[in-house]
Amino acid sequence: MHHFTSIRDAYNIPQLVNEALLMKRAPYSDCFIGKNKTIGLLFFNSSLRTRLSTQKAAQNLGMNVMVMNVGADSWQLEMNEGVIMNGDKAEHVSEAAAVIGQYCDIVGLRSFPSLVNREEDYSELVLNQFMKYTGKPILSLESATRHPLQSLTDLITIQEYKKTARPKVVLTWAPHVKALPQCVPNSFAEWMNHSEVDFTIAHPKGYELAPEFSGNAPICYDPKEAFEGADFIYAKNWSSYQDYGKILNSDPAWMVTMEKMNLTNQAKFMHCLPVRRNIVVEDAVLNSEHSIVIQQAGNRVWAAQTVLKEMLLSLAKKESPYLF
Ligand code: AN0
Ligand code: CP
Repeated sequence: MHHFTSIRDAYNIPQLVNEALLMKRAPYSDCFIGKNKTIGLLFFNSSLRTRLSTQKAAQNLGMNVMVMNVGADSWQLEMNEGVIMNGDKAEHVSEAAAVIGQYCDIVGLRSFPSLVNREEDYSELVLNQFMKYTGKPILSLESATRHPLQSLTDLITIQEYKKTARPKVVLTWAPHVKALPQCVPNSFAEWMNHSEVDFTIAHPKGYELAPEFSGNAPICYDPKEAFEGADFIYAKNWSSYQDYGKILNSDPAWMVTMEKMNLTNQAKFMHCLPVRRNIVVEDAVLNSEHSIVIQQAGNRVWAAQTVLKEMLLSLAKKESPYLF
């Protein structure tokens, strides 16, 4: 695995999940694999879980870790080519990323979409510019369209908690006060469509995801119907893809409630976090036995550690091919 920016970089998904579960049982068994290797974690946006779990994962593998809030701690970066840089951006990504590549062996990057220009967001401009100019493997910490470390975590968690071979997994849209990216649902759909699950997406009209992500998953437009018989309820808000970046609906009927959870097959409740209580999901659900959101967030470490191990092995193969 050279880069990890989407499901396409995971050539054997069940194997990756199994490796992560083994890693969870023996977290320090590869504690020298990253010795003398440095990962730089660059954040254009806020983070709690991704920031801490990726640091911990890298440290468990013996890596050195550097973390920077881009823009806030460093200079503001210009991403477009050929611009006359007379605005507020003091540095171009071509120098900044190349310099970061001098210091790091792997570069992790979080950069949310603008939610203004769909074409630019879905072209993954920032991610691609960093890939082009660092010259180093890139680990996505959530880009404009995807959050693959989250989805791998989600699959690991479903594998851990499932009670049947092919559980019914429902991704349900839920209301929110802010316009949020489509990254988490895009990735979740992409990974579920490649997994042994019976997958349904529920959302109000106008919230259809880009077809490349929703694939052939059935869509349900009723806030209750999809809950019937579900084994996993995965809630997430996202803004509209069609009417790009807009909030089209705030109907509280889409909030996850105990009443709706009672329609399920004693489903587990999942959310990537951060979550707004009593907007996305009511207290009673988060405080109940249904909720596995804390265990899910705990698994972020094993997802990141498994991916980093694969990336380090691939680096080592390049550096010393005679050893392999
Ligand atoms: C972000 C999002 O929806 O993509 C990050 C989630 C992991 N959430 C918020 O900004 C609240
Ligand atoms: N789930 C997730 O990525 O959380 P953070 O935004 O806090 O990193």
